[in-house]
Formats: sequence, structure tokens, C-alpha cells
Amino acid sequence: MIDKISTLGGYIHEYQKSVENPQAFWSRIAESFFWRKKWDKILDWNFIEPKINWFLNGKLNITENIFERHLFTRGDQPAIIWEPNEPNDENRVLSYNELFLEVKKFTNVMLNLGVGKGDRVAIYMPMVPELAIAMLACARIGAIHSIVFAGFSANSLADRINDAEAKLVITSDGGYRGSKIIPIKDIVDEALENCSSVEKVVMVQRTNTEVSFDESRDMWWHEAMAKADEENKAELMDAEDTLFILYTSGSTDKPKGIVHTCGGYMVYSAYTFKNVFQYSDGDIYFCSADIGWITGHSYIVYGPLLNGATTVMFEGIPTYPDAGRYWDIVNKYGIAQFYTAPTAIRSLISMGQEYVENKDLSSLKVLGTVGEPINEEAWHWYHDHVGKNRCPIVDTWWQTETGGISISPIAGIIPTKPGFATLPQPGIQPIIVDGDGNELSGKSVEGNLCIKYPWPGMLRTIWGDHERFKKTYFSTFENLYFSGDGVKRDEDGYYRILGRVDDVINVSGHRMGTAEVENAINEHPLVNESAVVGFPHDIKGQGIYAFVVCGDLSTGGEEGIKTSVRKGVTKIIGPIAKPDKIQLVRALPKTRSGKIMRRILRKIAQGDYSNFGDISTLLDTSVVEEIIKGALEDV
Ligand code: 6R9
Repeated sequence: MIDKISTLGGYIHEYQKSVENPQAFWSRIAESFFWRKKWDKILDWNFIEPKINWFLNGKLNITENIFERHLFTRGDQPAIIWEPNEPNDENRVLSYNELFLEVKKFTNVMLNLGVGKGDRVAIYMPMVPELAIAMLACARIGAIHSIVFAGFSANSLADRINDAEAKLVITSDGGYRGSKIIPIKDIVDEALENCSSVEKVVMVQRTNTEVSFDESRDMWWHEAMAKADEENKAELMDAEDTLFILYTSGSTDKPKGIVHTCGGYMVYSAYTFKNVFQYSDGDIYFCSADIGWITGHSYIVYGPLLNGATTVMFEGIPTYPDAGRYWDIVNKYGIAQFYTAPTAIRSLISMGQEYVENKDLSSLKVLGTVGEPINEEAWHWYHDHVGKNRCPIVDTWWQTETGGISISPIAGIIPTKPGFATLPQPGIQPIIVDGDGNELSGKSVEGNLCIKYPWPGMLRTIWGDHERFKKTYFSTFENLYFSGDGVKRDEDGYYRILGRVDDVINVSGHRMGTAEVENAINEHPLVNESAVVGFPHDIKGQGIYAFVVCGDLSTGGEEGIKTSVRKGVTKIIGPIAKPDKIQLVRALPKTRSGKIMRRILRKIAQGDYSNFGDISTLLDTSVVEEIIKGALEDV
């Protein structure tokens, strides 16, 4: 078992060791796992090619570290507690033994379908236990899971399936989200019209809604499971074999398939879970994320289960049946650690205090946030009203790419400060550089957040595009991993994340590439071009502001066009990408060389109509004046 850091001195000591001799440090942590064959070498790396290999020639299966390793001691302990959308419906509690049985059965379903090691499996599902079962079954046979958040459109799903050339899709008939029923299978059917790699679809019955059924392709989960063999041996995986792909938005058009591998991801997600949340045996832990995002991968499924923890999986939304739902769940199960996003906190604040005030939250020990910077108001509300001034808040900075929490307090051990992710986790060596890549050392500095040494949980490549991997993360600053975030280190040496410095917008903790949204807008037949920027939004953190140039406004009028642009974006990407504000403009501010001056548009979107800096390269300054006028009148 992984030892927890238990004092501030202990953290400082561990951190120093991890920097002085990272290989010895990670080797010691990795020793606590079950390897079928130990590694020959800890690390082989350079950030030039780039090449990152951890635990070379080590052989393992991550699910043996979840199941076989824990069964003697905690076979009957709940592994997953599933809380359904409707609070009065029956929940499901799967012990380690029960979860293991389901996983083994589903591995046999997949093996019978001819899915095996290295094959890609797309999972498009609501938050039901079968989602976790499916991903663990993939890991057990060495199939690579690619989970697509079930809020994405058919078009986005198809792009991801095609990029990974998935052979199998696992889905459900529908999904419950609050008072809505999402037609999941219909979306899959639409996506699959354009996906030639997919041979089979396995469908969980959840909403019992009527769905189409293609006899040659589709099968029901429960029917396949009823016939499935219960025995299965885990596939022998190399530490550097791919465990999963997870797509995330970048500053250019197409989402990137982030690749994580078996050995390093296992060690890192488990180590950070145990330490950051200070998980103790018997604690019931609840992360409210969706498994379709990296937070759900690392901190609902892999991190907790690798530690033999009890993890709560919630199907619904925070405001259904009312805005007290999270607190009812905390009370119902006696949650010790609760992990959510600032956007959820802000939306609950806006609903009023009465939903949290009279709830018994005395079981809570640790609160966490992730996904975006947390504003001080939200931090204090969380601390005072949820944590009742007794629970440390871990503001955890990390990314799909980092695999696990990278800069964060360790609960109760590293003193917190509102708005600060505080200090790096052991093994993470942050460095702040200016625009030219010069290190800004010492305290009270601000610049680009990079990491200068590999850690086991880091991404290894972008699926099918190593060149893009190199360009995106290792070419901006030589020999450094560039996160894309701006950061400040204060006089105490604490890190405060300032947000993205690239063309990525963080909407409710979800990354959206501006180019991706622009391309979707530009699909509209009346749109000539568009530019998308972020702007401060009370609940979402950042909202999407689109400046749109239309050829002809006579059809449908301004409002009609705005509505159809929004519809188009929802259809192409999904509702999370829908612009909050659309301003129709005659032209975009461009330089003489034809580049859009986004800096100006960002200012206008923020409501700052001055301080544009140097605009001497602008082709036509009257465009800016017109846009300001329009912004003042229009939005
Ligand atoms: C885990 C996750 C990553 C981006 C990241 C940053 C922002 C995440 C944050 C935070 C400030 C925090 N971000 N955690 N910003 N404080 N505690 O969210 O992964 O979806 O890949 O997003 O989210 O901008 O670069 P992902």
C-alpha cells in the first residue's frame, strides 16, 4: 500500500527526494503495486523527440492491482456505490467481489466479439455502473478504451470513433439527467452512419425507451452478460502499452487523442489520490465529475479503486430534484471526501443558501475542486457553508495530459490559500518562463507554466500524431512540457493558476478550442467567417463570445441567424459549445497580413473598450469602432 504523507515536514522531505532522485522516488512508490514482472529500468526520456518511457519492460495489468490485490482483505467492501438520478429509486452497491465478477463477465463478452489487446473500444454512456465495468473490462483484456462524454453530439462522437478506428461501441438506450431523458442510442446511430471501423454495438438498457436495433450489429448488454463465462485471466500488459485514449480540445481544430499508458498512469493516479485526499480505509469518497472527462477516469475509477477505496458514482445533476442534491448524497452515504468543480459551486450559490444550510454534513473531512480557477467568493462559500470551516479545500490543478493532480494542497497538510493551487505534488517540477522561454526564478513572478522533468502519469503521445504531440507541448519552450496555462508564484512560493494563455476557453471547467467552435459556426450557410473568444461569466467561469460575419442578413433577420448558429454549434459539437453571446459584425479586426487580432476581441468581450495596445498593424481601425458600438448596443 502507498504510504501517505502525514506532515508538512514529510511533504517537504518527500518533495526534495522526488526532485533529487526522481527515479529512486518513483521506484519506491511503484514497488507497492503488483507487477507480474518487475521493470528493468525506471525511466528513459527526452523532451526533444519527445520520448517518455517509465518502468521499462515492467509487466502488469492494472485490474489485477484493483481486484486480485484487494480481494483477500476487502472482497465484500463496497467498491462502487451508485446513486441514481431519482433519489427514491434503488441505488446499487457493488462490492469488490461483485464488481470483479461483472468485469470478468464483460471481458468474455468482448473477447467473444473478437475484441482483444490493442483494439480500440469507444464508450458513450451515461453515468451507470456499466460504464465503469466496461472500462475496467477493456483494461483487463488490453483493449484501449476511448470514453466520449455523452453530452457530445453525433458528429463529435463520430470524429472520435474514426480517429481511433474503434471496433466496438458500448452505449445505452438512453440516459437520465435530472428531468430529461437523453436519447443516447439515437445519437450513436447517427454517428455510426459515418464510422466504417465499428463492427458491433453493445447497449445497456437504462431508460427502456424505444430504440432502433440493427440485428447484425447491435446487442443488449444484459443478454450478452447472461450467457457470459465468469472466468478470465488478465492480459499481460507492458508498462508502456496504451491503457486509454481520451480526447481533449486544443487550440487548433481537431480534438487530440491523449494517450495514457498502463504502468505510469496506474502509479500516478493511485499515488495522488491517496495523498491529496488523505484517503483512509473506510472513508466513502464522492467525486461529482462525469467519467467522460479525465477527472472521472483518474478520481472516480482508477485512483480510488487502485487504493481499495469506496467511490460514489452519481448519475444525475446537482440541481435535481433541487439544489441540495449533493448535500443529500453526502448525508446519505456519510461522504468523507467530496470533489467537484467551481462552476457547480457557483451555480449552487446562485440558488440560495437554504439548500445547504440545514443539511448534516458532519461526515465531511476534505473538499476538493478541479477544472478551472476558483474565485474567492466560491472558495469561501464552499469553505464556510459546506465545510463548516473545518474541512481543508484542495484546489487541484492538473490536465487531461498530466493524468493526475499536479499542483495542489495535500489535505490538512499543506496550508491553503483561497484561489491558490499551492505547491507541486512530489515528482512535479514546475518552472515559470517568460514569452521567450527564460526562466523566471524566485518568488513573486508570473508567466507560462511548464514542467521540466517527466512524471509517470504524463501523456505519452497524441493518438496517431506524434508530430502534433511534439509541436503542442514541447516546441513552444525548448526542453520543457508546456501546459498552456498562465501562472503566478507568490511571495510564499505558492502557485496561482491564471487560466489558459492559448486559444482554449474553459467553459464550466470544460476545455473548448476556439477554432473548433469557429469551424462549427462557419458551417452555417450564411456565415462568412467568425472569431470566438472567452469572456468572464458568473457561473461558467468563462462564456463563449462569438463575433460573426454574415453575408446576407435578409433571411431570418439577426435573431433568426443567431438562433440557427447556436443550433448548428449544438448539433456539430454539443450543447457545451453553444455561444453565450453572438455579435453580428461587418468585418473582423485583421492585421495587414490577414491575422485576426483576438487580443482586441477579448478586450471587447470583457467589456473593456480601451487599452487595446498597439493597433498600428490593423488594416482598418474603423472596424474596431463599429464592433465596440455594436457591443454596446447589442449584447
Ligand atoms: C483536470 C482537468 C485542464 C485545464 C488546465 C487549466 C484548467 C484545471 C484547475 C484549472 C485553475 C485549477 N484547470 N484545474 N485552472 N485551477 N485547479 O480539468 O483537465 O479538462 O484537461 O482541463 O483546466 O486551464 O489547463 P482538463
